Amino acid sequence: MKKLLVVSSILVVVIFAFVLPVFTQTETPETKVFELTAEKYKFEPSHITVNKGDKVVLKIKSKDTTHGITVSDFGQKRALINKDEVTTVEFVADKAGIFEYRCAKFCGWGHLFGFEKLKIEIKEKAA
Ligand SMILES: [Cu+2]
Repeated sequence: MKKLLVVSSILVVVIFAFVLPVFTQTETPETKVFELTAEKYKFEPSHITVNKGDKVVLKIKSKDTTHGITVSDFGQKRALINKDEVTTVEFVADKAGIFEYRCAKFCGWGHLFGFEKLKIEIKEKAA
């Protein structure tokens, strides 16, 4: 009887310590904040990575002139990025993939031909 009690106690401890966390581990979505700068003709950093489900907050400042961004894949309208002001764009990364955005406001000839795209990489959560 005593043996049974010891074994079942160990079993309970094992279940609470190792089995339950696996089932309750839902990798809660995080809010990821990025501070970016826009300038002729790029965003810096030009590649950011988040997990699917995360809330993404982009705080973008322009170093030179007015730029813009339209995060259209996530239902965002064009946001203008004025010099020395912080423009905040928020969205939920509800699908995985690599999404690329260029400047959405004419800012010089490089705007048309040479603007380095901002890559937003959204990773599927680890299974
Ligand atoms: Cu531009």
